[in-house]
Amino acid sequence: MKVFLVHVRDPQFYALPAATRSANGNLRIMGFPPIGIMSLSAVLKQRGHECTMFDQANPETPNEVIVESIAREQPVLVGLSFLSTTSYPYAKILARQIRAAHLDVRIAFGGVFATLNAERVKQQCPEVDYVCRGDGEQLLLDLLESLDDPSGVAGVTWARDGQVVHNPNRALDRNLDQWPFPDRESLKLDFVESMPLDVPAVLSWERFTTMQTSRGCPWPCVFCDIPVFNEGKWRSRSPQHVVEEFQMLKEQGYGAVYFVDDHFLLQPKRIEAICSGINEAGIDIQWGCEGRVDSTAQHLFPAMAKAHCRTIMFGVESGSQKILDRLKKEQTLEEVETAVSNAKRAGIEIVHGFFVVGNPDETAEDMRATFDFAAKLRLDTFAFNRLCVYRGTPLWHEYVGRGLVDDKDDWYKYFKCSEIDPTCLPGAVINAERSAGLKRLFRYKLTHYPVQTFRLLRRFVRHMPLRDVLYLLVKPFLGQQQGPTKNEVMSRAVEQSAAKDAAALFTQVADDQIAAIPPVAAAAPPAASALR
Ligand code: B12
Repeated sequence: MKVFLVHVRDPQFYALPAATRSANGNLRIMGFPPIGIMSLSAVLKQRGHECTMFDQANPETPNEVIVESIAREQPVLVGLSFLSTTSYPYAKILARQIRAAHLDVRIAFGGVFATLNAERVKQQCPEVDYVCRGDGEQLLLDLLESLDDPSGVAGVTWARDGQVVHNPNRALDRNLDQWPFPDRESLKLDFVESMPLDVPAVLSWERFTTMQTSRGCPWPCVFCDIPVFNEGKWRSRSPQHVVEEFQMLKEQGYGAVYFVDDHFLLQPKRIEAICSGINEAGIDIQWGCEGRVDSTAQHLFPAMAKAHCRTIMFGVESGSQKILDRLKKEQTLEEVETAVSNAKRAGIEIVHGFFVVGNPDETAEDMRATFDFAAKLRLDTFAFNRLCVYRGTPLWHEYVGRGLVDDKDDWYKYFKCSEIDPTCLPGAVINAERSAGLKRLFRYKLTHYPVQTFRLLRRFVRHMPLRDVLYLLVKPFLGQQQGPTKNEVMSRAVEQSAAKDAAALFTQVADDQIAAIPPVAAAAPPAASALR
């Protein structure tokens, strides 16, 4: 059977100018590859199906081109894959464009957001035939055998005679080794290794990709819905299976890999086996991962560094123990200090800290403590995101209980907590404290860790125009920016926060209004003023 798979994205990703195409002619994208559809494509091809992938980050395949390709090639199913609440509006827009042009093609949604809101998505999107929940590998194979009557396909939400039918959940599959390695080569795009969205600095021009070696994280952080998506379980691939994939990536010319595992730093024995497998196979691909600061695998940081682990990203979140407890992080400030210094002492080149600001019950003193704590930690890079709430997280349930959100009307919206929770600081105070905090932090890093700071800047300057590196540095001192800068793509990438804010605001457009917004305009989130 012929299947199309599309990775739907909110326009936070930037295709670098064609002038910088890779040697293999592929366009370069500054972002993460769509490992979800790549995983499914490999499974489909292994079972003899045909699969064509599209990524909305590719400026050469806008929605119109995808719709035309469907007309030309007549796939039996078009699967739209999207991660989050912020990309759901774009999935709806594309599904409606496809349906408007092709009455008969079957359309399926899949991914975290669709999984956690399946019945409501199906109700709101009659043009979508199937909402697929959870892991897609076996589900998609089963669905292709039962497109006319999916009543027996576990994990599918569909409709019969206008009634939404929510089939039973699919048993969580623990044997992840059974699936082939993601199909990374047939999507003619190369991805650039850069820091997560908020610090769009290029780390290298090596051929870059992501890999998922485990799924899930059982900790109860209030802002996260991963435990719900994975039924509170943590599942992993065997070290042999992971090392075999590294070998294949080596042969395919990849030089850098980032693990999209929710928590890689679990099961020390597994990490040890992966590292020794990489070394024994003589693989020198640089890789990065993320995990918790209370990991019991910290004694393996030196072995990870020896196996070319260059980046570890920790969910630090706050420099106030009160706020860590409010977020149910179940970690202490001491554990943060220990983990960061263990990673640096082990020779991990880039240790990154994810922080959230604008938290419930957070005072200006708590925010100051967060920036001063971050300054003293031997972190190389850091991101301070505004805490947001979306359905599926414990915080959402709390907010429904406090009457701050209406589960029935707001289920597809993405809120900054400071916009709806009176216990948070007002947005303007948060921005002012963040800007002042970043100034103090930069000053402290430059005066107390000059060598570490110089090393990081040297890495950025090796890969980006000096003007962009300088812009990354001065941006916190420039306060809130309005509209894109005049510089090249790279700098425009720096305007992430504006794009992010617009994407989040876009989730609050009522569904019937989205339809009214012409596709092209819908592709680029409208300015905030247009939404009020
Ligand atoms: C890597 C990652 C990112 C990367 C981007 C990755 C990318 N490919 O674009 C970056 C750093 C850019 C990112 C950004 C953001 N992210 Co993020 N991200 C993740 C993370 C950690 C892993 C995603 C991944 O690669 N999974 C691995 C692949 C193999 O799995 P998958 O894509 O889910 O696909 C599988 C199934 O879902 C299913 N499936 C998927 N699609 C389809 C389609 C069909 C037809 C079928 C049958 C099956 C199917 O089958 C696949 C194989 O089993 C997830 C956490 C998680 N574990 O999901 C958070 C996560 C998805 N992100 C999240 C959020 C909130 C964001 C941001 C909004 C953060 C922000 N404020 O900016 C942005 C928005 C990005 C966007 N485009 O929507 C939330 C989403 C929650 C929600 N309900 O909205 C998550 C769940 C994290 C969390 N803690 O809650 N993210």
